[in-house]
Amino acid sequence: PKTILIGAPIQSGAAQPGCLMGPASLRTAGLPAVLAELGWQVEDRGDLAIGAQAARAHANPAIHDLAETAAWIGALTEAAYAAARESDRPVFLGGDHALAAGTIAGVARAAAEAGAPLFVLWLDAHTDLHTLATTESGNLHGTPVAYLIGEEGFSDYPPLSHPVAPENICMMGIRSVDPAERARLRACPIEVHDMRALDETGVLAPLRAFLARVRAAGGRLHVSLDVDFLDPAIAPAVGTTVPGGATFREAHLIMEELCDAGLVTSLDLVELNPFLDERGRTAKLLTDLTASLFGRRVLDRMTRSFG
Ligand code: DIR
Ligand code: MN
Ligand code: MN
Ligand code: MN
Repeated sequence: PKTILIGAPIQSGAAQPGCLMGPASLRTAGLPAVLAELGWQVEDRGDLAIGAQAARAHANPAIHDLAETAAWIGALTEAAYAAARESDRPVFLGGDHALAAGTIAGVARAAAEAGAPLFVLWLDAHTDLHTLATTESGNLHGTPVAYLIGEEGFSDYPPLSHPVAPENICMMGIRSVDPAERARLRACPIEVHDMRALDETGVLAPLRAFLARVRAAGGRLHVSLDVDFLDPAIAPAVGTTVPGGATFREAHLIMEELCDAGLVTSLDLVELNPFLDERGRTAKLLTDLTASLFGRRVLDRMTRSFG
């Protein structure tokens, strides 16, 4: 199988700088080599770039870096569309989570052309369900899901050719939701498992139920992994840490189960801010989680080290 890596050093959607270094940090942690060792053909297309953008104002004065973020979304949509057509499972190295507005728009277009519905597994402390009108922080990494399901008020983003059906989105790890996002969630059928629900059921039962839905529909599955899905104790390198996140084993179990299901067709690794890290540990954790998704087996490794 083949994967295409695309770096997206976007940080205009976040409050603090540093996500710019995310793609380089993931490469330094060895992600391309790890995937190659697992038997994947790896084509690293390097980092995308956008040109200088003239500043654009918005009626919501909190919003910052609108033109730059919109340009990233447009560039990523085209790059993700091409990568989805040209590989089995492209990986998008972020970069803040605004990038998902582009990567998912692009893979949704490719899925639609292949006649398959697109499903999304959203692993995040946040729902990222703000519109440009409701964001209070003005940080546009809080908006991709609302854009992708076709909410109103995104005329400043590129037109969306293939919205994602909200019932095809499953969120896990949620533990920070703003009032406007809460209201939007009540009105739309996104499947949400907040941390309390995961405490009660564990990660496996809801994940297997969702994967069964994807399989039954003949769907493609995009996974969007925000670093703040993970507990800050194991993944400190993100600007928006929220206590009470997924543990090391919960996160690996999700990736191992996704690997076994064989349904994942694209992946975002987002919000890594290496400037906040301790000796690259969060980049290494993301690399190991990706390895679990791409086929690394604990028992195989034991067999090798003891055999
Ligand atoms: C908050 C935090 N809902 C906002 N969102 C974050 O700024 O809109 N998303 N951190 O990743
Ligand atoms: Mn996010
Ligand atoms: Mn988040
Ligand atoms: Mn975020």
